[in-house]
Amino acid sequence: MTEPTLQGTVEVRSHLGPDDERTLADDVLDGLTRPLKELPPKHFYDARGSELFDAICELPEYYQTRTERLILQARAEEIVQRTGTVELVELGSGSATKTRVLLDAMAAAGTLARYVPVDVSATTVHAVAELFADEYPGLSVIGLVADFERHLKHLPAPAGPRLVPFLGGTIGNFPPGSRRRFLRSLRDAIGPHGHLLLGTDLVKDPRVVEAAYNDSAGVTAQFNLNVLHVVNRELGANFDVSAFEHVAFFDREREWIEMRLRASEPQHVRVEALDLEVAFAAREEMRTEISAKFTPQRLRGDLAAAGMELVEMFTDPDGLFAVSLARIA
Ligand code: SAH
Ligand code: AVI
Repeated sequence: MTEPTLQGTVEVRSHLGPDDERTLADDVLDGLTRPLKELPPKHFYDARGSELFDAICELPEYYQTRTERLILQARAEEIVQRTGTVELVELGSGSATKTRVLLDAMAAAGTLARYVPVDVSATTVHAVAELFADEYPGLSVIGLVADFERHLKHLPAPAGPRLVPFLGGTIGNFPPGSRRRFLRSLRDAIGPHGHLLLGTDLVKDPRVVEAAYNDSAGVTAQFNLNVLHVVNRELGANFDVSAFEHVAFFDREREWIEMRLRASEPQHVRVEALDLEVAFAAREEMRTEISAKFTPQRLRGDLAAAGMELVEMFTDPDGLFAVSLARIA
């Protein structure tokens, strides 16, 4: 439904249907029957998972969000000026708290026309679409409840020079080969006159990175365990969530964080919707996320492999995080 707001419009389109319940089922079937069990991170983000992620962003140990916001505050005006952006198509927008910095810069430059948040989390897309349509009079908002790996063909045609923010370091959740494949798949969405704005966490002292994923308040542990609640609810599984522990460590060779869930004792889990029984040995670990950390070389290499070129990489004075502007080569 399209509702007018002071000459603007807000509309939310969902591309997640019954087939997408199948993707969770397929991912769980694949993941739990592998020799090294694994679940993909996109299933963290039901309404509670999205709330827990927002709580993570406020943690003292989780430097990423506040650092990325500082970089955007310092550079948004320059980014908007250099790109002539009139619309944002934001991938994995979540609650889009940092996006305001870009929208404000576009409003100040007089170029703000449209905002398109794209996220699998229906609750966050609806909330952000309503909020921003209210806050920015005249803005046209088209929210897409969609999987950015499968549904980018449903994006509206560009309204003018487009910026595609992909913030929060979410690109780091792809393993290296899939990361390049995914970046390649963004070329049509970015278009010949558009730019990608990519947030990446940077390689640094492993103790700082490990602390960010092992916070003292235990919020990241709850976020990690939430995926078991999702599988229980959506697929009628009977994971005993209290029998799993959160594990997060920095793999120094691959330079990524790995999050896992460790079974504290031997156990059997039944997944009703799949008619599947899975055994966990004592201390067996299941991988739930990787979060790759970047160097400028890694970033350039990935962009080049995707047929893109780095325009500029903006970082904070401590070199913790980077926000990079890139375009089709
Ligand atoms: N951009 C926000 C949120 C990052 S959290 C920030 O920087 O703080 C990652 C977001 O990506 C979540 O909102 C999650 O729901 C979304 N997400 C993860 N996998 C996705 C997928 N395959 N398609 C669409 N959204 C996805
Ligand atoms: C969204 N993503 C980039 C976050 C990260 O840091 O990898 C998710 C997260 N996992 C644990 N804490 C935060």
